[in-house]
Amino acid sequence: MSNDAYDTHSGHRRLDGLVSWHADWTGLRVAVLGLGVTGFAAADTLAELGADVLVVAGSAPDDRARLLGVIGAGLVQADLSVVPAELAAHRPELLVVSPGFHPDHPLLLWAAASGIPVWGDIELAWRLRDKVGAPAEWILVTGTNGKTTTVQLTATILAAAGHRVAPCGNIGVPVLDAVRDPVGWDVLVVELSSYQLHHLPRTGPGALVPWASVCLNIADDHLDWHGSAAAYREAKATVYANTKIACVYNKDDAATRTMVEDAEVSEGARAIGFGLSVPGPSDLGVVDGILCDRAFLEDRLDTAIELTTVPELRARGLGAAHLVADILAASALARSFDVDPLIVHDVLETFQLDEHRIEIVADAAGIRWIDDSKATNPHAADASLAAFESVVWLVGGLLKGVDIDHLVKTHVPRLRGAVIIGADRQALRAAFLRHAPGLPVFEIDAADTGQVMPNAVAAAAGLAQSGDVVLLAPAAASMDQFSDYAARGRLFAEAVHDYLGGEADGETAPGAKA
Ligand code: UMA
Repeated sequence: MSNDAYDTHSGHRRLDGLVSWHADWTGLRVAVLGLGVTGFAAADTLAELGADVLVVAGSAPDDRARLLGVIGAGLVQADLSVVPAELAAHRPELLVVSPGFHPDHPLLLWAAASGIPVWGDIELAWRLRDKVGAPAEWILVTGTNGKTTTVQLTATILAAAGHRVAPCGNIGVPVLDAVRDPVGWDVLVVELSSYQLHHLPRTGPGALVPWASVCLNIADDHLDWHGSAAAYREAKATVYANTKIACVYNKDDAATRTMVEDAEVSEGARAIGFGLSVPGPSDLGVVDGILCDRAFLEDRLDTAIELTTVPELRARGLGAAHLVADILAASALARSFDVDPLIVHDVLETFQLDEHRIEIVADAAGIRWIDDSKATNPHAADASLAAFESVVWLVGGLLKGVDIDHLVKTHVPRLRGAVIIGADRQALRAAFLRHAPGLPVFEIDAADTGQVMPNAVAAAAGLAQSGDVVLLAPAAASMDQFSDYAARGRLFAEAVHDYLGGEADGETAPGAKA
């Protein structure tokens, strides 16, 4: 089937030439799928460039819908399981898709069958990166876990070194907003989700050419979206394509090294490893508790540069193994930009993790209550559990098609008990029965969402003993019962404070040990 309104050859030729803010975008018929933060940024940008924009969304917040009228873009809000007549009548020459749309979404299948090119917001932003002055260099960060921490730390180090830097992307700020900044940037540190990477071409006019790139780690996640673990991994591997200076990979996660080996990169790009063991030349690693750089110095065969130490990080609550790995990765990215190692050290003396990442919410009667709501998959929960010795574990939510059995089996020895929340309780219940039949396990009724956290906290309090940690590390997404992981963490903290009353020492002191 083909869209007879769409002349594939001349249409593609026009799109191939649209690689600059200053190109002629006027009158280009574009359909934007979605009206979340991405869809709005795409519509706003394209309308500013003079394109003929129609936004198509299953749901549309009132404020954004109103603003579309102001900027001169159309909106169709409809059931998207069939192609809306207004969309077909618009005869789009290009479709710009928000990351949340599943690759098998009926509208994407329709676009493919009709020969309509589909771009993600990241490709559009790359093509428009020359709005003001010399385009910023892009540093790309992906991985199953640790992306946001690594992006924030990299950006903080670069800013401390005097660069104008914008952290953006999946972190919550559309890259299109960053490229439209009126003054411009030296560097964008871009967090990319597997959804965004899925839509990025590796070659051709829309392919990114980043300064440096990293895939921090890879474990099964989002399998329901990608359809298979192989497709998820393939999407992640796109991060390294065309990298100019440094392809940073995790020596403790062989799959990331394979991605670099298989990548088509720019001439002269170096592979830089990071890991928790002694670094080889061209790596960053740890020697006798000292984090060192053996990559970005002249004499890397015989010397290394000290960045900081594990005891210093531990004193600041940054000593857990997965955080040390993220810190090494961020240091590698910043050092690829020639930042002085003393600046890396100084930033680490004040850098704070975001909320809901191994955050201590209370410490009372020898029991620490810790919110790691950001642990939205088994890989993240694994790192979190490994940082503690005796744990009452709050677990569960939407498992996203990922197997939970191995995680439960691995951590049984450190568990005092478990409290299961969320929609996908059956798989967890079965895993606990299989691997820890004697372990006390409570289930919280998913039907009663308002009471989930108060009930879970009361159950956990009944299990915990002095010296234990009560750890919210759900290994699952939150949207079955909460608006997002932040709301889940906030409600956990509130329930803990309500339960403990005056007993708790609310605190921000460091918690996890490496
Ligand atoms: N919509 C539909 N039908 C669909 C899917 C979406 O109609 O099947 C429409 C609705 O209008 C909805 C809108 O699309 O309001 C939402 O679009 P979206 O889901 O793509 O979300 P955005 O608000 O555009 O936010 C996206 C990222 N969201 C997702 O990938 C799901 C944000 O990452 C990101 O911060 C933002 O772009 C800016 O780049 C969030 C996320 O959860 C934090 N990411 C996942 C993760 O980190 O695990 C990948």
